[in-house]
Order: sequence, then C-alpha cells, then structure tokens
Amino acid sequence: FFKGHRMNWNKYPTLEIINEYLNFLTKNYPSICKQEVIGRTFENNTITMMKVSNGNPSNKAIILNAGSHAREWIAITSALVILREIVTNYDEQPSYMKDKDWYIIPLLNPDGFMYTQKTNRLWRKNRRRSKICYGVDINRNFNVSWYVKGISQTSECKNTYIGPHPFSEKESIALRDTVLKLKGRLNAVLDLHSYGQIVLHPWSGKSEPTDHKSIHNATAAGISRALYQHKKSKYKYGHTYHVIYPATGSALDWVYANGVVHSYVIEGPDKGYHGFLMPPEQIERTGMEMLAAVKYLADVLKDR
Ligand code: ING
Ligand code: ZN
Repeated sequence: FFKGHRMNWNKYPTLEIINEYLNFLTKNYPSICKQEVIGRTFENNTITMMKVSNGNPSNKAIILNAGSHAREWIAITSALVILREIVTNYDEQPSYMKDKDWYIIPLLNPDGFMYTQKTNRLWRKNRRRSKICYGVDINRNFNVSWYVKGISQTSECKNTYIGPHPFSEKESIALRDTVLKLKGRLNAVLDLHSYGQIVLHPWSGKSEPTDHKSIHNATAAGISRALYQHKKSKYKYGHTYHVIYPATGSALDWVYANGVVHSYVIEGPDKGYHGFLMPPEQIERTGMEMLAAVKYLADVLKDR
C-alpha cells in the first residue's frame, strides 16, 4: 500500500521526498493548495512555494520561509509539519488561520540541502561556484546594510560570505520577489532557522532600535509565551543585533525595511546539545511547537 508519498515524519526526507510530498498535497487538496516555482537555483533545482488558501479575496498573506541554511534540517521539516497541519486539518482551523493566504517555502536552498545529504552535513550556504570557493550565505545577501565593515564576511570561503553584490543569488531573489509580489496584503514574514531557542526581530544589522520597537518586542514576547504555553519550551526573544550577534544583509531586515512590520526569525531547538543535528524523533514535536508560534502570530494579526 502506497499512501501517495514517502514522507515519514520520523525520518528526515530527501529533496525528492519533499517534492513528492508537495505534489501529493497539491493533488489531494486541489481546492486549497497551489504550488508555485519561485526560482531555479545554480544547480538547476526548483525552489517551490505552496500557497494554501480558501480563495477569499480579502485574505491577508503570511509567508513562512525555511531552509535558507542547508544544515538546519529541523527548520525545513518544521515548515513541512506546519504545511501538513494547515492543509490536512483545514476545516478545523480557527478562522484566523483560514482568513490568511499561506505562502510556505519549506526549502529555499535545495542545492545546499542536497550537499548536506550527500557530502557535508554541516554545510550552510548555497552552492554557487566562486573563484576559489563555493557558496554564498543567503541570509547575508539581501540589500539592507549589505556591506558594513567589521561585521560582514567578504571572503568567499567564509561560512557567512555575503556574495559579490546584494541579490546575487537565485534564492534571495526568489524570496525578495515573493515578498514584493504580495506586498500590499502581506501581514508577516516568518523565517525558520535553527538552533538556539530564540525569537528574533529586526534589526540584525543595526544596533539602534526599529521605529516599531514596542510592537516588535511585544510580538516576539508573545511568540515566546505561546511556545512556552505549548509544551513548556523556553525561548528568549529580542533585537537580533543584541540578543545573538550583528548580521547584515539578512532577509529579516530586508523584509522590515521594505514595509512589512512583522518580520521575525525563530531559532528552533535546541540550545546546542544536538545543535544542527536534531534527531529525527524530534521532527514531529518541533514542527508542532513551531505551529503554535505560527498560530499565535496569525491570531495576533487577525484584525490587521
Ligand atoms: N542564525 C541566523 C543567521 O543567519 C540571524 C541569525 C537571524 C541573523 C536573523 C540575521 C537575522 O546567522 C542561524 N542559525 O542561521
Ligand atoms: Zn540559519
């Protein structure tokens, strides 16, 4: 008996199985699921986004992105669990979930992900071939305080290489264009990473507070509270620059700088014991935990 896909929530999927699962959802829930190819990578893999919507034209939009960083597998599977829950339990969702158009990108960086599966489990960047090294850090390649001396890594062999110019990469372009396309009705962008258990708000590239400091602080605190109420996990929260480290050219900052106030990153579990190597037994519970955060965000934004 073949259930239509090989996704197994106790095992990390391959790129092929991820795509198979997306195709499965599209085929089996055609009234709410639409797949869109939002880019093609250096190695010619597709970057796929799933739109989940009941088609109500007054819906606001929320983007959920994951897998900018290849090794952060638990973030990718969390986006897939969230997608599964929204789609397969659509009728039971509260109205604040159904009043949104969900744009879910479970894997922004398929080239890097494939490389972590075949060659180097701890690879972070994409797989662009530069003069002497491979890879640009997608989360440093956005056009916002892109080159700030002392913070950015301009050497192409570094793990956080910012790229030759802003938006030099297919992956950052794909996310940028998705945001720009939805702009007028885009309520929030949530970017999933791992690890550290922290809810982050802008700026990552500036030490000054944003113009929406109190909204950012209250919403990040609310997400952290929702995560605690779910299953008692403790998440710190705050201004990225101070609460983790300065990081320029991030998607987080670019989204906010381009008019979407609610721009957040969640660094999922854990605090370093497993680090990037979260055991596959954690896929399900981590995904459900991230879903609690997503629901909180959708609920808090319901009247906006
Ligand atoms: N952490 C993020 C990184 O790109 C981050 C932290 C979040 C930076 C938001 C900038 C903006 O370094 C991981 N684990 O990738
Ligand atoms: Zn990351």
